[in-house]
Amino acid sequence: SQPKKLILVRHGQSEWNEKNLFTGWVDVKLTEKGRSEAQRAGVLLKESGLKPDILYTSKLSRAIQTANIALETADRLFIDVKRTWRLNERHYGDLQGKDKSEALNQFGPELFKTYRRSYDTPPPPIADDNKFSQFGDERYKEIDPNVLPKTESLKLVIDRLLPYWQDEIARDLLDNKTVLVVAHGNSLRGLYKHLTGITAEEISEINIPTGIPLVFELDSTLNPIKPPYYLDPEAAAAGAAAVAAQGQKK
Ligand code: DG2
Repeated sequence: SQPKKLILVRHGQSEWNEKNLFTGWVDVKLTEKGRSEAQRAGVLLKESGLKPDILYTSKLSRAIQTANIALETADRLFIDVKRTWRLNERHYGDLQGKDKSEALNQFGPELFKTYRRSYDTPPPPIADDNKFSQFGDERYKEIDPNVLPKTESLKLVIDRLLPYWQDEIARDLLDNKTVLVVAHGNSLRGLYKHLTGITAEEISEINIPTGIPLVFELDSTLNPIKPPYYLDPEAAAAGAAAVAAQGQKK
């Protein structure tokens, strides 16, 4: 039978990606560059002949805006949509709103990388009265307040993502739907790790660029039949290197 198709897209550049700030669950919008990256994602989708049947996004504006622009460009605004906090970016704890270069200076390269890319060390938790806390945000009113994160490691992201993956996304793939997921650097790294089965060490070196579709072809047990590939590999390599170097330059 035909391979099942899953397309992952990280949102285009956000206002806080541009300003070099840790974002996590803070709801910032796309920049002009981010909108053009989203458009380019739509062009790449259209040219590839991949036709998403259903869209999944996080609850964050930057992912929703990216998906709308990409689907409009690809002439597929009509497809069904499901949005979930379980695809939200990793909650960045007390780092939310902080400058990445200043954090690198403050913590040093080792702890800075631990906070960004370790598998199971979360940053310090955010206080409820921090202005960048999501405590009391009505968009998350359906989440049990005890479940609403105040910081997350990549491992905790995978833990909250997997039930939704199994109940919703995997089912659509098994029904032979082509699935488009528009989410975030770290929530997509979580999905990437789960799908490929790579180690905690290996995922720490994987960085997802903004706005370039990443395609998985999966067998009937949802194992990849070949390595995932970007629709624009050259731009993806340059984009991933820039993400890895964040904080190191202004
Ligand atoms: C970025 C990822 O998330 O940052 O939260 O700052 O994908 O929503 O822009 P996104 C953030 P890094 O982990 O790459 O520093």
